[in-house]
Amino acid sequence: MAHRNINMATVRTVPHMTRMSRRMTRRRTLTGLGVAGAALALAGCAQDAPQDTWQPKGDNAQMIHDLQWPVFLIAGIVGVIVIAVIAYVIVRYRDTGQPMPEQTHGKPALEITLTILPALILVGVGIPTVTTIFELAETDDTECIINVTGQQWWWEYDYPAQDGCGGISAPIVTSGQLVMPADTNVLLRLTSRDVIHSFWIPALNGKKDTVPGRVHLLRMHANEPGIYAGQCTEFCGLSHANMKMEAVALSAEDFETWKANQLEAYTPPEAGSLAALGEQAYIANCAYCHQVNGLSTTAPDGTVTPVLANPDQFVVSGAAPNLTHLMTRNTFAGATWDLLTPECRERVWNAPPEEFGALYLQGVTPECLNQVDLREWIRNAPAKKPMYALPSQAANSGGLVRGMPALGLNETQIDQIIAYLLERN
Ligand code: HEC
Ligand SMILES: [Cu+2]
Repeated sequence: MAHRNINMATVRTVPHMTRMSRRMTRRRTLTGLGVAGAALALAGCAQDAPQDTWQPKGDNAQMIHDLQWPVFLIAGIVGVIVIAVIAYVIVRYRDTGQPMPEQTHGKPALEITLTILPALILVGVGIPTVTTIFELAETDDTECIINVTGQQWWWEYDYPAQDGCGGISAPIVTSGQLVMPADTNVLLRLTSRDVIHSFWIPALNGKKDTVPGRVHLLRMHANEPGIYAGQCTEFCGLSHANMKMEAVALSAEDFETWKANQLEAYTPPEAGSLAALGEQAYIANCAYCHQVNGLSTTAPDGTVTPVLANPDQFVVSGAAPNLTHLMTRNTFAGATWDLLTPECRERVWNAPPEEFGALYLQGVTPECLNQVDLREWIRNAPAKKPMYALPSQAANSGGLVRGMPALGLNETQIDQIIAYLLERN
């Protein structure tokens, strides 16, 4: 008998022990998850995150912010209550072999309360949400219109001639950086040339899809001069992750200067200079895709012929960035690489709002040019920014290339072209 008793005790203890240690492991896992969640949440609050949706820098983003934090708060409280009740019920009423409880029909008072309460919360969240959606769709107060076209994989901005934006006398075309007046209601008219992209500068407004054949409207407003980073947020092909954008807000006065710079007439390079050789190399190798406004060739008999790009015949998406004033922007190739060296870039990005405009308007000086990335780009663009998932696709595009092709230039030609591009300011 004694022998049997010992055996029974062992049998009973073992499952009990395992249950305890299992519970401890579970608790440790839960704590781990909680800590990881809190760390993620805190990381999201970091002050230097330029695409943080919790740091609005303009009226429209502020409207969204004023809506999202109470909604998150309410949803968070409801979420915590629901999880706590579920956890309590799971533990309190777990199966311990107790008899089946008495079955009842239910509790009408509780059921009605739990129907009406969520309905009230939803109405409470719904009214300000719908109001904000309508406010963000307002266009009556527009002071400046800019057209935005998504391309594979960069953004084109064109400023139609208008009385808005302080008056624009002739169209301006640029890419990568959306330059706009600060403290002004800007209206973007968004479309896409190829596939669906999505325009998003978190500090200035929510995101908006850009769809071929459609024009979507998006309000932009920046309280202060500065650079605001964004990212294409609709998967649009291989280099989707390399399709960024930046909004650059300038004071009214600086924006006037910027417009005047953009509309400045073409200045040909000095005869015999490296840049003059670059102009020839540019005409031969680049000008059939890229437009430089005002560039022309002169025949021996004196006839002047404008050099006009025709990207439709060479590129799948039918477009290439306008390079007329390349060196007035700070980034290139979908705002993915800097035209400025890291030190010069830091100086512009970290400038206080009062000093930012003057620094930005300096553009890319020869000392500040990021030679490394620009050279790599001109040498072999697809090696820097993937254009084809498979090399065989290159042959199947009907003779058209996707993005910028590798042109097989030698270093002397690249030197000349860089010297030429440096004068495009
Ligand atoms: C077959 C057409 C084609 C030719 C030829 C071509 N490019 Fe490009 N280039 C493109 C396309 C398309 C892009 C946009 C690619 C992207 O950002 O993904 C581009 C982008 C660029 C950019 C970035 C501009 C910006 O604002 O983002 C520069 C600079 C550039 N090309 C320089 C050159 C130079 C210099 C040459 C001649 C040596 C040249 N390209 C020849 C099609 C071409
Ligand atoms: Cu895109």
